[in-house]
Amino acid sequence: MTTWTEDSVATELLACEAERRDRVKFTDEWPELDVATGYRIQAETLRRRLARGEQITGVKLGLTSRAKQERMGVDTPLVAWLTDAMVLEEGEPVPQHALIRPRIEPEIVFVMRDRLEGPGVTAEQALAAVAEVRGGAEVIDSRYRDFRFTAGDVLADNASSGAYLVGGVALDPSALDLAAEAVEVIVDGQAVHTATGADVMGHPAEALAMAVNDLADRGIAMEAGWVVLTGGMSDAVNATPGTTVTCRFATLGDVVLACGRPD
Ligand code: 0L1
Ligand code: MG
Repeated sequence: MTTWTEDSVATELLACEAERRDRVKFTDEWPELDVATGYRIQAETLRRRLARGEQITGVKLGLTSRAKQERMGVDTPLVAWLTDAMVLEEGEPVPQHALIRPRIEPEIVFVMRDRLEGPGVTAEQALAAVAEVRGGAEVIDSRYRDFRFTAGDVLADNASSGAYLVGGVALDPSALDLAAEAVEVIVDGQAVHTATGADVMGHPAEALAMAVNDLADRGIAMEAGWVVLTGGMSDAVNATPGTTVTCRFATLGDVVLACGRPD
């Protein structure tokens, strides 16, 4: 059996990503890979992404809705990193050539106006630091076979990061009722999932405050200009090549992803 270390897990995860290779979860061989260890490995993979020239664009939350927690069998909300290498522009297809088994989920997205530092930040304070809210779609991908992992595994894997698209409608958060904001996930014209902002920890601002306070535990502030994906509102759908996935927000408009061609 391999003896894993934080360093070798970071190396293996980035190699799996680069080679589009999945693997069994590390906790099968290293059960001590807990949440704290997962965050340290995640920090190391971020350090390596930055060293190869990527830039942080923001933060993503994961498992902030019951739908996602139940589906993944993990009930710990997660915080992870977004970089410019993960950005999709409107009209750009899902990069099938770079991903293992992409899935798409709808997200409420905040763009920060002010720098914010925890601990003790409330949802109200967090929302007051937001410049704009948008609809979005995250393309998750996992380096673990069939998306099977524990909280420590998935934290190490940057919370299944893949790519993300931010929608074109930007509103001041006071312009809409974010808890009531509904979304439909539509695959080739067929509605598959529905959810509202309340599915994200009662209100997406609660998820934002959680991220700020969680980052503070590790001595990190939420920076002005960062994008925050507050977590999949519903379960994800497969990004099957040849299909089109639309996240249709009641107020925040459509976020459309063509799923590209098989490579
Ligand atoms: O693979 C996963 O579903 C874990 C990441 C969760 C992403 C999310 O809830 O937004
Ligand atoms: Mg997500």
